[in-house]
Amino acid sequence: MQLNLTTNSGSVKILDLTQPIVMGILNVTPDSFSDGGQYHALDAAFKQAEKMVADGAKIIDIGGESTRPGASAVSLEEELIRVIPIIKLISAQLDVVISIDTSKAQVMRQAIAAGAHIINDVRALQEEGALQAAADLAVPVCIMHMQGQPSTMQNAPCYQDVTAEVVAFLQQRIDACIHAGIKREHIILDPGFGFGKTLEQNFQLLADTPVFHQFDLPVLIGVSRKSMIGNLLHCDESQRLAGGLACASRAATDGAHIFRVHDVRETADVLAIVAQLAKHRVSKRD
Ligand code: 7PM
Repeated sequence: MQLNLTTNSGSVKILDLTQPIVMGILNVTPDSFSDGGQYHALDAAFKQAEKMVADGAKIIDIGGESTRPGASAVSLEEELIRVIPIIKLISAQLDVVISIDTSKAQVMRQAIAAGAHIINDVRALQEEGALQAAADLAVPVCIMHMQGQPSTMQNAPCYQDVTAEVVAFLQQRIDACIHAGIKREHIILDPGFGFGKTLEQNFQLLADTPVFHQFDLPVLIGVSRKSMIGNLLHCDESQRLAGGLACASRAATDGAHIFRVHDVRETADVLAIVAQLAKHRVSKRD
């Protein structure tokens, strides 16, 4: 499996997904890099991106809107001020694929113009103008499942069959994407760990990773430092690395393609071991 990416200079770059890869998380919300003024924030974010690339990240996911449960909405202007300068800087200085974590059509358009290659939308292109923007931009899109809205999604999530319902949602969004003119080979699927799911539902989805291969599309997994790990292991965010690596190991063994994580080096190591073991298996995945 591979993704064809168009760079903003018009050339085509191929992202090889025959082995699982790391997407490093770069949050540019005020709580992440704000102290010390705007230049300092940009410089600190760039240094973190540089380190993630050195540690093995093939994609940097840049997000300016916190989707934390209960987080307040961010205006279009604020989101653009947060993400555009760092996208321009990384695009000019680093040889890495950039994804923009946003739900807003205008942020998608300006981020791709600034040098981003992929759209990552936790709202699966359901906001006004987002499907059209993604179709016009003709870049790969990650569509994620979420039950409810970030502000309330963790209040009593409810499913008859979580995996079946996530699969049905993704099927419906794939149809909407294709109807809007997005190429099927540009779609990446994400079960949306922690987005309106209980601990049991999150682990059910993770155990069901192979089910998501029915679409024959790349699968992205985002469990890094999430509460599903903390609630199982009774630990805070700083203590969730081993749990996250265990999840990544299982999902990679089950054929997931892209791992959205904070801890790039450690995850890249786990993925390298899983890839090596896959070479020695009798029945190989493609
Ligand atoms: C608070 C709660 C802060 C949750 C940040 C988060 C995903 C994503 C996020 C994911 C895709 C986090 C999340 N999670 N995009 N954006 N998949 N595609 O832990 O799982 O980073 S935000």
